[in-house]
Amino acid sequence: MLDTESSDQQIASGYKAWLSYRRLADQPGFESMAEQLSTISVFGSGGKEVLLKTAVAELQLGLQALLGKPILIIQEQEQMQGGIVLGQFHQDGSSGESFGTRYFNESSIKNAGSEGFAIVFSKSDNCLAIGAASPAGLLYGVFHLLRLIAAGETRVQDLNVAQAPANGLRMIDHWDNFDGSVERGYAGRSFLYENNRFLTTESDRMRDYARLLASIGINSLCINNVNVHHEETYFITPRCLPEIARIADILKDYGIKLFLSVNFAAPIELKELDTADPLDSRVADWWKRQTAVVYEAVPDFGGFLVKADSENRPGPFTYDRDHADGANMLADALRPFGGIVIWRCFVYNCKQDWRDRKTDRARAAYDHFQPLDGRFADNVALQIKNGPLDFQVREPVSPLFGGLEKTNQVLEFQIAQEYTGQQRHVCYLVPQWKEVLDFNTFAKGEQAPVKSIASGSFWGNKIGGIAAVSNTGRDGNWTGHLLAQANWYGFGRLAWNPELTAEEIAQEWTTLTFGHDEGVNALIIDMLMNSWRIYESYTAPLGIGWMVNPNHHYGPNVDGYEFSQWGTYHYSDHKGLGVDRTTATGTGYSAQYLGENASIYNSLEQCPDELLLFFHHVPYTHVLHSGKTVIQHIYDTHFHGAEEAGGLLAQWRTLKGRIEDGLYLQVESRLQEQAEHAKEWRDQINTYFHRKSGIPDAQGRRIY
Ligand code: GCV
Repeated sequence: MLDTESSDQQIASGYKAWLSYRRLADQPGFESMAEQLSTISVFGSGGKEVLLKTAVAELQLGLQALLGKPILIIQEQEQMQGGIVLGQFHQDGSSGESFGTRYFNESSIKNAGSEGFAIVFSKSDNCLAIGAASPAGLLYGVFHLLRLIAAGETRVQDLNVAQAPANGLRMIDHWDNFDGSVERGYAGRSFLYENNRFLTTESDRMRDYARLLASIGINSLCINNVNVHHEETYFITPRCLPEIARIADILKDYGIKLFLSVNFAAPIELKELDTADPLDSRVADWWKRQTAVVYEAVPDFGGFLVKADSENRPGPFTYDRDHADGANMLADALRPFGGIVIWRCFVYNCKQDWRDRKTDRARAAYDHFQPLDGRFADNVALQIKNGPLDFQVREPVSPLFGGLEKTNQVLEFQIAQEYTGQQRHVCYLVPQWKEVLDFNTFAKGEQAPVKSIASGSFWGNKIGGIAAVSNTGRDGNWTGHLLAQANWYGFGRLAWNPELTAEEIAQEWTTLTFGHDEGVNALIIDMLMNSWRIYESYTAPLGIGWMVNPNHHYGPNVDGYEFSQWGTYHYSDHKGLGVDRTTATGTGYSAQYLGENASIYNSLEQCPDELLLFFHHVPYTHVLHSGKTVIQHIYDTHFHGAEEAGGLLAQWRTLKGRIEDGLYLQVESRLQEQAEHAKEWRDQINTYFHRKSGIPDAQGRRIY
């Protein structure tokens, strides 16, 4: 029977996240739905495939909890009457009286593609059929059905859906270190490692994690930090591979491929060669041998993720080689096994000297990688951060999207809130990601949104997708701030379907996490939807970015960012601020864009307010499109944003007693902290610019 007690505790701590599966209340249609969904069977002789077993087990688990009754699994399905039937179909509809032809029409089968699913109610067999071309598709179909039912759908007899993921690669990257620390981790220590040991077999956490990932469509996971330290260099050797194979096995049950970040200088670090030169045949052979060792332990290994020549990581530059030389050498080693190289474009010169107005970190990724377009092997994909800098609260979209025509590309987001409140502040990032995905790059001079470039559909690339830096850790609720789960959930949902709106995703997540009280959900959705704008307004508006404490990057410090040690990242003086990235007088970065994007950003008149200081250096008295001066905008947004942060807390407090105490209290304490810290931001930023500019607040408010 169901273990309701521990299940309730896990719901109240946030551990079950969006898979809480609260027992549904009796409502019109509930009884007949519950009656309808009493059994699960698998069409044909299948059922032994591991993913299919997972799908059946998940469906049983979910339905039992939601409907509050046992669900029978019928092993030998002879008569196809009643219940839910799972089965695989052939995409060409070729196999005579098969599962596909029995339940689905041609267009559903086509729309399900190779990785998606179709769900339809069959009146003649009185059953709900879930079909897919692959076992992974069946698992996604099961999670989709459970999501619909958990969100309140009772009319299963009207169901007729077919969908496929927009992106082939839907990946989460962990920045976990083998010692148990997590780079930019804000949810406790790593649940993968501690003290150079694997934690995989010590609890069910890895499996629970895989379930959560699969339920939102994630199919790839990189389990170690892109900054590969000495100990993690051994991940590709027999010292660590047996444990890594165990992780891969758990992930495999949920259709997820395991990837590893590798150290480009591994042959040297492991003391096996004295060079890592990608064009040296000894190095290429070393990687071939080592890759074979990895595949022997993990036969369905996904490939390597590489951060090279960036922030002091080794790379091909040491040998006067370029990124294509480095990536292609690794690609050759992976090719026989079907593996891929994901090569990151986060490459820049760290230091920015305020006296030098031409060197520009924002230019770096494009300058390094655009000239290499067409040189990368077909099993290499370049992973490009959404913006040209580093996951700031507001940045323009990286001009590499649109700038690369002959290269596989993967878009990189950061779910971890490094610069957006570190999961101590609520900042729902899905609206930001939507803006990125919908941004028109004007590649080929036409409609060319980032979402179709990243997916590979625009250029017809072989590999494409979206990856994001994980925000999870060992905390009871996975993400530290419970509301940060919405970003994790939202990332998966968007990677599957970038057409979903931020509101739809918030609505889904809220209902699945908190239940069916519409008033509760409306309030939480409202908080989520406002949170990015609020965070931006009391921190770094107008695209200015940074202004954080060095190294850990939390809290206000206008000149604090570590690489601004020789000046500021925003060039503020007593007259004005902002970075001149125009072609005539600045760094020329604006010219990296195509079509009207280049001219709009380059023009002081046309540049949108929210990015003004990213592209232009202006006097404090410059008048924005809003009609306010820049300095007044800074004052107003900081006063108002801090007030709104307090408002979020007040809003949340109206939920006391309406949701589980466990959930209520953990968010309340985070919002208290946010409200306090927002005031600190307000005071520090306003004071700094008040002193610098000498311009008083037009409304005469006291600036500390
Ligand atoms: C993993 C930023 C972060 C680093 C991170 C780096 C990257 O600089 O502060 O912690 O390193 O991005 O994306 O590689």
